[in-house]
Amino acid sequence: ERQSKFVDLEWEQRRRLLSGNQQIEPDQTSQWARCGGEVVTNRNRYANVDPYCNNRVKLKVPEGHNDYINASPIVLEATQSKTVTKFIATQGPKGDSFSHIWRMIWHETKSPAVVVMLTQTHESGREKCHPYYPQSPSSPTLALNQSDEFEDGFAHIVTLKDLTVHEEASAQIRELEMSDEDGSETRTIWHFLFGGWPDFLVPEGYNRTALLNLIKLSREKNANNAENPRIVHCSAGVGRSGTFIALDWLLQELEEGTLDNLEDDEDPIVAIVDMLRQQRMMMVQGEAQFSFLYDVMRERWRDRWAKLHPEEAEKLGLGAIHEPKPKKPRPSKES
Ligand code: PTR
Ligand code: PTR
Repeated sequence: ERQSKFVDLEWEQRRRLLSGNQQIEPDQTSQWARCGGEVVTNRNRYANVDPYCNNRVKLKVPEGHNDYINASPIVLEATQSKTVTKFIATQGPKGDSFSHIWRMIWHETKSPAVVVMLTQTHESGREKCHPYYPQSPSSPTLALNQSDEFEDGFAHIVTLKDLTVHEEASAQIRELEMSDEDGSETRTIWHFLFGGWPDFLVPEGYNRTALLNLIKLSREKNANNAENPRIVHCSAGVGRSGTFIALDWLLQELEEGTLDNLEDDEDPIVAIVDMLRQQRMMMVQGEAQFSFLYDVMRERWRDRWAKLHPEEAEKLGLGAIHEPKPKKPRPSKES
């Protein structure tokens, strides 16, 4: 009885809590001071989105140089297993400073590293992200020696080894190799370009399932380094990136059984959005993305419940909710 209520009502009730919780805003004036300002404005893609001053990735650059990059370390702990998951949420690199993301990847991750890109380079005729990675096998090499603005000879080379389309994840997957100039150290970087998520909206239908597949895949590719941060970015690095990271955490909580016995006043979605916004502003944007988290999690929860209680589920007519079958796979277009 209780369980069936939970299935039928509880997520709905939780969802209704939404209206009271859309305004979660970290206190940006005191504890979480913003980091914008004259020095860094030209490195920001959007004037209103920057990392908190006390929680930003600092570029490793020689003394006297500006270490700013619009990127925030995100650290999350699973409630039960205490497993730590790390991300770096960042904006879509800009054309005049795109080498900075490579510098960050080199210094902040181990091989194999994972980069998840949730925006197209251009949407509605506007640049959302500079094409900062080798795009096609016809020009597979990217040399990061343009300007050496930091005067430390960082002239690494990024090479496209393989480009595949993963239809179930609606993504282009690039296997990249990054090496320092003399080739003495070589790293693997898995770059996922997700095709199904326009700015401010949510992935629908086939792309929704694809996103869950992408999350899983990005975890698997990072499996050797539980503490290796996955780099996640969209255009501003808050809406879609926040939603991706929230889902990754929620799905792990679900798998660990943490969501099976929630108290009535516990709302894991509000909790994760709050945790994220303490680490980077505006994470998960707008009601659509917020509701999306409830929709996906309610569905996943029901599915899990039905699998754990097949007979009761049968009685309630609650077969596992099956993932929508792709009618026609829609891998991302070359951007
Ligand atoms: N100035 C824009 C705004 O506030 O709407 C900044 C912005 C742009 C914020 C894109 C979020 C955006 O979405 P995402 O983080 O998913 O790229
Ligand atoms: N600033 C956006 C643009 O330039 O297109 C418009 C926009 C901003 C749309 C925010 C939605 C937004 O979501 P929220 O209601 O969460 O701020």
